[in-house]
Amino acid sequence: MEYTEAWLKYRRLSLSRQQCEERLYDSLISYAIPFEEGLKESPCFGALISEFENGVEALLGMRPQRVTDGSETLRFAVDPAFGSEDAYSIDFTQNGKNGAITASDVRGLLYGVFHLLRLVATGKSLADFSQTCVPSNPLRMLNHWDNMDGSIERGYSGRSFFFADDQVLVNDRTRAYARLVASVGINAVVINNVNVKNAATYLITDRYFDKVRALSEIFDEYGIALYLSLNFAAPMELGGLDKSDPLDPGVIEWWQKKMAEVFIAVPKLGGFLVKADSEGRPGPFTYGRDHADGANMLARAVAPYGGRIIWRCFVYNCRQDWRDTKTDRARSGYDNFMPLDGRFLDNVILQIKNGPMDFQVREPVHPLFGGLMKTNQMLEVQIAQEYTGQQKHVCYLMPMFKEILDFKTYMPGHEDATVADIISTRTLKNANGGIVAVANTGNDENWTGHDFAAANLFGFGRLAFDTTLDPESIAREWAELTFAGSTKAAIDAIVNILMRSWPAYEKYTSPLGIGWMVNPNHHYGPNVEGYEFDRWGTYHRANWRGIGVDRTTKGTGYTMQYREPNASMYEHVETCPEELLLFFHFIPYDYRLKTGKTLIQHIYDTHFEGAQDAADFLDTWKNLDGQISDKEAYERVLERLKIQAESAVEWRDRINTYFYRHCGTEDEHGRKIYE
Ligand code: GCV
Repeated sequence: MEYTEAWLKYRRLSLSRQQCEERLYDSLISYAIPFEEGLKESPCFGALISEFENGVEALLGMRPQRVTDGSETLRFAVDPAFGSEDAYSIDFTQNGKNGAITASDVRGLLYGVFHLLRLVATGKSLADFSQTCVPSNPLRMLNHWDNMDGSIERGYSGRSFFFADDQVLVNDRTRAYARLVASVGINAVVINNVNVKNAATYLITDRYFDKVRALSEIFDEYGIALYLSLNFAAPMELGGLDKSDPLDPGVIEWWQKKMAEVFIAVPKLGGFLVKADSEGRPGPFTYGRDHADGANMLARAVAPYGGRIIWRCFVYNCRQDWRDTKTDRARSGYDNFMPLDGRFLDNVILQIKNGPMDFQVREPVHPLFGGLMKTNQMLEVQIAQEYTGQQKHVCYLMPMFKEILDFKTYMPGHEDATVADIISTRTLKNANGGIVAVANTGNDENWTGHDFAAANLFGFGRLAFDTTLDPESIAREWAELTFAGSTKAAIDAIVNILMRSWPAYEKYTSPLGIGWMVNPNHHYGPNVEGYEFDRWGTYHRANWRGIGVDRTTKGTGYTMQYREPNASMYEHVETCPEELLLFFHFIPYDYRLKTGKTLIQHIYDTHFEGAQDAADFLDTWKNLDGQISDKEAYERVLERLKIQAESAVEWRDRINTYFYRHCGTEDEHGRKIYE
């Protein structure tokens, strides 16, 4: 299947000689790599050269020449003393003419080249440019939930390009993918679904070693470590043992032998991701063991090979009874993992979803951030838009991620520590950490179904590399690269739509942090009571008086999982941030919000506004006909914005009618609410 180069199109710039000179683009014409002999061994060396030469040639129409006689105008320098892994600097201030990219390793140089090409592709001048970039996070990872039959769990952009018919695919697209994600700084990728079943259990056997190794080598050329999701019950399913007890000597020995075999066959492997005792997956609970027992047993087995075990904290009781108002799914991650703080080995990282429920459009930050003080942690976000419009709706998520990263946890002794500080390992000076997104790609031509969803893939990489970046600048950079050659007005409009898209989606879907009003199973479209009487612990408790879950000390007690002053802030209605009000409190419909509006009027207003926003996005796009350089992309986006506008109306009417029927209050503005 064909695929686009997304933001790596490098469309030829139309510049005069003078403009090229003024912007110092002439300095890209020749380059040198001192001590090249020693660097050639680096797996990224080939990519460094080809990305630089091909990129410059595509953008400027001249192929850079590599020289060794000292006449170079650009110099790539590896300086082991330069700084932390993957850091680089781009400097054009030396003599007003020449430039240098410096890094402590070749992968850093490659990141520098991608950065340089972004600057040129977006028309920035290199004159006097100087910047040093140090990655915020050691691990910048993508998790693909691809199954080996080629389907993708929560995939909205076609089939898998890693697997089909129980085979591992290694082809042109593998490299194209590696380029794409490496260009924004991704350095680790899990290719298979965390729900490891059927053929995927066999990825750690010689049935697949050759292909997995080939894939890992392509990734390695772009500085990406391959990881696999693991089946905790593999000793039984593959090894014929009668148990998977992590403390059983036979099981321990089985894993040790297995890991020796795997890392010999696939030496570039980074390690494994494990979903255990969650939503029916096997784990240590079966044997009366805990998550530390399970994770550490695997960690010991991979340690000799430098491997890591990434262990997910998405553990909760998925057999709840809606009548029970004390059991709270939101509490479960903290309840399960907080008592284990300090017990995990250095090569274990806990992977924690951004919120305590499951990637809703609005959730509070997971209380394990700021709770755990002796454990490696990674933040897990989802760019696959499972609950945010499934890549039919535009929903640019970087503003949400930025809020999460900037959340102050008030960890004792580190009162200013934000989530970004903790996962970066800056706060605890711990061994491992980072950020991971559930990926939104598939084999659709444009990779992400909705062309605008690629802004989430691009944006996630950029934000993971530098958590201080501003979401709007990222959106602009992405739009300028992807839609190069479009009018300035078109780029501005795309940025405007992206920046308004998450608030719009939030407005026309479930109100004030309550979440979940979606159709069960597939999670697309409104269904206010779809999850209300189910077993998943996902209730909104709306009745004739009001709506919301009491998670205060009088209710489930969840608020007390936060450090002070966050705990008190959430505990009290007056101080609880209103965008999360219904997550924490049961609120009567006539309660007055800070705006002076009643809750019910707020619900009506936001739903009318959100649907109007979606209609505006469509109108804006229609007015851009002829202004977007890529005509096919224009048509694809147009089709999706129509779907979104219609769906937003459905959301608006269902939600408004549901609440109108419950409380009987008229809309103050007399707009149409169906009976
Ligand atoms: C991969 C949610 C999703 C599941 C997903 C699970 C998880 O429940 O709906 O599809 O499973 O999260 O994160 O493990």
